[in-house]
Amino acid sequence: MQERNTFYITTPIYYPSGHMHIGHTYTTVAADTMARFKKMTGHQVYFLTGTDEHGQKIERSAQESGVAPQQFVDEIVAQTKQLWELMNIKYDNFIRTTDEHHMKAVQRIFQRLYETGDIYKDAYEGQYCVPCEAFWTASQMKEGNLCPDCSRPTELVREESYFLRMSKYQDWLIQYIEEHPNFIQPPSRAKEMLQNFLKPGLQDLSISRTSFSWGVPVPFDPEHVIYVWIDALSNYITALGYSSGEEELMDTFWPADVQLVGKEITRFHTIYWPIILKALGLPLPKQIFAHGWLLFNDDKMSKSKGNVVYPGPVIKRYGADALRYYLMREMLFGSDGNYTNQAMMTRVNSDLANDLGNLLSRTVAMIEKYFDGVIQATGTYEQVDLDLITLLEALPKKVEEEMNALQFSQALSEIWKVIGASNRYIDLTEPWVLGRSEEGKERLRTVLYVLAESLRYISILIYPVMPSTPQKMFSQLGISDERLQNWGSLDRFGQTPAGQRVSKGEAIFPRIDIKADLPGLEAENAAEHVKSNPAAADASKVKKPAVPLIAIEDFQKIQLVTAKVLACEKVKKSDKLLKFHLKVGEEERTVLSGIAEHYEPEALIGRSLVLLANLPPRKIRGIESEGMLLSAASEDESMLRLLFVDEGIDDGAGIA
Ligand code: ME8
Repeated sequence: MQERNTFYITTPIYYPSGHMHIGHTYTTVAADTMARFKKMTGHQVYFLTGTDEHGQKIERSAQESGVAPQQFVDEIVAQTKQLWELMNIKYDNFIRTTDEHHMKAVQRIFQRLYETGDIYKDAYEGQYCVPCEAFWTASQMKEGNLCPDCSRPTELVREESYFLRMSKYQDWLIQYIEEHPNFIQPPSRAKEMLQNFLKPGLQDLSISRTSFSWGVPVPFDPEHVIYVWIDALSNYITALGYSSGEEELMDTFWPADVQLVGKEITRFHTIYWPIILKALGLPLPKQIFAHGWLLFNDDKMSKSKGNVVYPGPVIKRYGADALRYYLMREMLFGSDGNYTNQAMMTRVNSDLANDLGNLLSRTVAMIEKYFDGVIQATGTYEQVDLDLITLLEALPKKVEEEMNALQFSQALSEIWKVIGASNRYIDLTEPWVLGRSEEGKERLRTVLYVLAESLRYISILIYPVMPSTPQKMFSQLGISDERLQNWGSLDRFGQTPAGQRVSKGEAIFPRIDIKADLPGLEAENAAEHVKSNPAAADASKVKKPAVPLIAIEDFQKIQLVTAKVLACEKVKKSDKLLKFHLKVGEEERTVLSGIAEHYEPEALIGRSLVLLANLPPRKIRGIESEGMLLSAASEDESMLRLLFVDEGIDDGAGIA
């Protein structure tokens, strides 16, 4: 059978109840990476993402913000689209469940399932969690009728409802999952679905509500709105024009090849969704891939918990490619992993600034130094060359296999092994020694050619994950011919033509000063959090990102002392820094502090301040700073105030 050449990939449609955070970014980057990879390898790709805009949670968030639900979601959708643009996400369609064509199609789907008898009307009573939009049974809830997912109180809801006849499809679905081991990935989740939900028996599912109105009305019973999961799940086919009369996209792209979801919505996508499709007489997606969570201090990040990291500040400082790389590299797709900005910065420094960045800059610099920037024709290859060439020629296939299994981290790991081998190749061939003699220079032509061609391979292979970096690399390597920039040109080593001129550019990933950058980045994230929650227009209502509790022993590690200002002056060529000369008991210290915009230096002489005294000394602008002066910042960081100690306490006194 000929392999189908189309590729349809989807992300969940996200709730626009607050701005998208790094968790949503994770799924969307994975989908974009996959879409780019498939396009690059010759597939006709359709990549769908969007927003899930109906339901009580959004209705309430809008009420809290004092705006109409439509206006509320419009604003967040606009921000979301901007964010995806910043992240270099190239979707083919962004569906909103408030799109008229979607709402009409959902009504047609509902009508049809009612006519086939798959939907019926009954009454329902149960404990309902509004933020999670889920009903829970007594045995599922925590003590005190608390939601088992978010631990908030559930509400008793009794209402008439339409139901989807799930029980009818139970045996069919069990058999389908058992016969299609690739359908639910990773396989552990298939087991979980079978054991926890399907084998114990499916309950019919309540799929309409009368308790709120922000949703798609049931076409023949407008008191009821269609409950979010039918409305939401249908997006994957309404986006292709299902039931609209114009079904070209549907014919081309359905069934989807891969539907990406976070693991918490596996049940909806592997039980409800297949049953809806089966009832409609449509084939099932080939694969639902339920990936793991990005955790924050081992807890799931979520908008409603407020413990989230936002991508904006990271992109602004280090670019989308650095963040995309980190997200795809750090965690195995399918497993959970902690996200910290510090770990991200560390990896960017080691993998991107050092391994990749240095390989490029060293290679280009050497071609400039030894051959006036012109790539030379090769001589005979030696074993050391052939070893690297063999690795390079085997690489595209390995990457393709890992990518097709959505193992992004493994694919990158394969690429980085070859980057490592290329750096080692420099150590082994010692170009700086070769450059000293005429004979050595002959050999050096080949060495530098191999390195340039290796970098061309690497540039092409990293493209799906880091779409902006290859062009920067090609431009330094002087590769302007598009035929040398595509997947097809990886079929054979040695296609870079001799005579091509390289030109050194800026570092593609400048080294991050982690210590200096981290506090600023965290502060920007906190500010983003306040901005990102329109539902909590009153900033005081916003929960600050959770800070872990510490033991008293941790606090005792911190040496806080009083320090008297002997002298204070502005640091030359800096708007922000003041240089303090401090007396701390027997000792005198120099400390820099970024508060020049908030104080006149003379006014501080003689005052007593709070010094964090046991930080390692750090050089700032060539001056060694021995500690940190404490200050308080206003909510928006626009004002800083030093902490002064009242009179009567000597300098060098301990603070606890
Ligand atoms: O569930 N780690 O929307 P949602 C990894 N509207 N991925 C995360 C994440 C984290 N900490 N947080 C969010 C909904 N995600 C429904 C979906 S689909 C028909 C309806 C990602 O805004 C992950 O993909 O709560 C997760 O499944 C999704 O965002 C949940 O987004």
